[in-house]
Amino acid sequence: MRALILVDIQNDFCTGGALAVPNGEAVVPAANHLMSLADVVVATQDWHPADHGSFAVNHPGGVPFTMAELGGLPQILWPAHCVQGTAGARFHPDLDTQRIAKVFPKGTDPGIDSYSGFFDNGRRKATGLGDWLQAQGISDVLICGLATDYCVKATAIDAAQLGFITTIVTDACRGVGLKPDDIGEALDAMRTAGVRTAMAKEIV
Ligand code: VGL
Ligand code: ZN
Repeated sequence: MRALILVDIQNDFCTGGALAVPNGEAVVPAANHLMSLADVVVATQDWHPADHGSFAVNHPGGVPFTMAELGGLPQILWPAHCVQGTAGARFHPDLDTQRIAKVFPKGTDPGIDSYSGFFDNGRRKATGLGDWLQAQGISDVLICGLATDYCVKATAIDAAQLGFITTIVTDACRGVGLKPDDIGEALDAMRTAGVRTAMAKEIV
């Protein structure tokens, strides 16, 4: 049994959003297509309270895209994004949400960030995604969405570590790319962790 995990395909990560990933919306048609190749479709949703500690605005003198600390971990400060209940936190309007069996919110605790769809960044709490997939009899996961160098990377590495046969569909992902090498390095880190990479056309 194969699941497709849609990672954070939300307005704030698309053009015009608060934390826009270059061409983020380009993943939507590919994501919709991949749904037809999976037995089960799930989605993660970055879902922060307004006082979330990953937001630069919540740190005195905090500057977006610089380093700080949160929950005892190094933390990149982000522009406020994906605030619970806002339009920016909604899935992209062209995403075929009818096929999504379950949504896993993450980043809800103001005191810690959560890039992975499975665990927070300190691995303190699970979202329930791993157990849920196991309960459905899922052996294989396909992963697509946003952003390659943060939430896709963390979700894929955790999926592989949990024992799922994990493939990221590279052309159905887009990255932030704060540094030019970040996206390539993220792909290398995923491959090193046992994640397979494929193009959408190679998935059958
Ligand atoms: C993400 C930065 C902050 C992501 C979420 O979805 O990759 N990146 N929050
Ligand atoms: Zn976030």
